[in-house]
Amino acid sequence: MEEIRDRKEAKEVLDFIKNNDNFSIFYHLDSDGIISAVILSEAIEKLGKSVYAFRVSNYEDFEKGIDMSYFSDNVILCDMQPTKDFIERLSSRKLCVIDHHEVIDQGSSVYINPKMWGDNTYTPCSLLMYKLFDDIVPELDWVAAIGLIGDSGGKVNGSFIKGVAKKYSVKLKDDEYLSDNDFGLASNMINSMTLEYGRSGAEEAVGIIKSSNSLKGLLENHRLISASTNANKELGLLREYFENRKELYDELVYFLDVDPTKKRYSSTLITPVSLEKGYYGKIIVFMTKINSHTLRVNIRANGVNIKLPQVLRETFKNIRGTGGGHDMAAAAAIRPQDENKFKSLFLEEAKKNINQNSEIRHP
Ligand SMILES: [Mn+2]
Repeated sequence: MEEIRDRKEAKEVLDFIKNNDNFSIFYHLDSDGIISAVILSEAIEKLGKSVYAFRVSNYEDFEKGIDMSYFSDNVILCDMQPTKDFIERLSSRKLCVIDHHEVIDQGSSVYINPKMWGDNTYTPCSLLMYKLFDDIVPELDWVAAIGLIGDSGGKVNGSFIKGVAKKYSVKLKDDEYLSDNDFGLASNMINSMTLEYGRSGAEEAVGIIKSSNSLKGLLENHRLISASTNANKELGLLREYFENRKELYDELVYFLDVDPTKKRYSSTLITPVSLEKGYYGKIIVFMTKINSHTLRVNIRANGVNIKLPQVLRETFKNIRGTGGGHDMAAAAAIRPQDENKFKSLFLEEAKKNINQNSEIRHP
């Protein structure tokens, strides 16, 4: 099969770097985004160019609007779909987007996303980034493995993980997502930096990974160790809270209202919970009030034959809100007063969507 590097979109990304300089790298604030920014910046530096600024982002950040005066003219966005507003805000600058979410209209920006050419294999941005630059930074394969597992990509990309694990003598276990190992541990430690220290923690993590020469060195970093110790304590408490307060609707969807002060932990906890025995095959929905006009909704549907972005699109025909993501992992924002309406509409649309999908598979 054709390598990603040989595609015209990949060549356009490389040209974007070769023809410009002083890049501002915007990246998603999870370990996949952080790792993507690390691989990209190392490649940029190897090509003799410079990174002007790093900027960790999330969609709430896009909604608020970013003061662009701190950033250079050449912007690269990793592991996020740019919003229309973001593209407009960047109109006087050059934008390159490297992403793996749903394909959307990118305007005139340089854009690469495997889904553009119909490759719907789940390819976290870390792996996409590594495949773009593996001739320039081949030594970063172990770094890519961390971000890939962080985005639950170990199941689909098992051969990549197994190859890297063998090369560095990392012991793998037989869990489905290949996350119960030192790569997964490193990914959790990186996410802990964001959990404990927010935006600046993510930025610090980029620096720590860039200066680590090995997986062992990264795992022994004191800053990462103390962040993950604290985070694990909080996650344990929230896990207990979920067990006590979850609400099951129609044997299909577990809803949980999360305390706003725990919102950072809830988006971390939801993925491992959804992979646990009792919850795999169900839909998990965490709802957190962010402010007086926004309720954030995190959704996981591991082991469910569903397309969450479609479910959300249908739901938002009848209620105000925005959302999207992957088939089995999505997020949305609604108005706090619509919480109950959302629950019942989402439940109905989810049931319809599962039925539609099973009809496609078994005509
Ligand atoms: Mn990602």
